[in-house]
Amino acid sequence: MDDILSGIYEYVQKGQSIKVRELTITALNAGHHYTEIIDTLLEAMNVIGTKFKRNDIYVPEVLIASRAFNIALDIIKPLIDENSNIYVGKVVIGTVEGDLHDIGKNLVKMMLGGLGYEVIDLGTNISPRQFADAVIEHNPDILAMSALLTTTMINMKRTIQLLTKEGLRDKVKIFIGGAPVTSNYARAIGADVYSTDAMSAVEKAREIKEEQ
Ligand code: B1M
Repeated sequence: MDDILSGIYEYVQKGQSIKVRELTITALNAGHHYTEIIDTLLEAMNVIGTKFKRNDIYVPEVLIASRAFNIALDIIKPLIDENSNIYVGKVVIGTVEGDLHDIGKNLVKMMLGGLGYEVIDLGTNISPRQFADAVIEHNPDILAMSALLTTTMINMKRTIQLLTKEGLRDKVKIFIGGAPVTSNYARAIGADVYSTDAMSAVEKAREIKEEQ
């Protein structure tokens, strides 16, 4: 890791968004590929996650680090979108009801955008009703749900139940993911695809597209 990437790594942890923004631009101008920057951001968030778990830091510190992370993602996003001027399909994505975590969801959104999907991001704290309404409104190929809390995973199941009840279930492929989610859980609730990370979500989306 050179000085620029080390700076991003340190300043994300300190939640210094302005510095993170500057250094992300500097890194790109210096020729770093955006994937190197994403890896650095993820490493910084891992440290934050570990410290949060140990109660070395608390919600406000985590929040400002997350903001810095998302600011860097915003700068990188146009580069990922560059190759996707022709949409290959449509995705509706959101974090489930009761859950405000959006970093992982934002990564999945960006990567799917890079693959050529038009991504409609509903945001966080999205109820089963809101997901179902979005499926009706946008008629997507993929409905992607993210959950980071064990207490909110159940809302993935509730969303699938609502889609089934309203005859919408078979109109979309349902992708789920997030740290507490497992492949067993995905099977149990009738989701189509479970992925551990944003990259594998993209690979699964690509496979599905190729099968069509
Ligand atoms: Co929260 N939080 N948090 N938090 N937070 C966790 C998740 C936790 C594991 C920390 C801990 O205790 N060890 C814990 C959950 C425990 C559990 O239920 N199992 C926790 C808790 C308890 C809480 C609060 C309840 C704390 C409190 O208030 N006392 C509270 C809940 C608020 C709410 O949502 N209602 C809370 C709040 C917050 C902040 C707001 C401060 C902040 C979120 C800010 C934001 O997102 N804008 C926050 C953060 C940042 C974290 C940690 C530290 C980091 C999460 C993160 O962004 N990781 C997290 C600890 C940890 O994960 N180690 C923690 C980086 C991100 C890239 O990874 O989101 O896992 P992740 O995404 C991955 C994969 O999961 C996957 O791809 C990504 C990688 O490529 N993925 C998908 C994600 N979604 C996918 C969807 C897919 C496919 C793959 O397909 C659709």
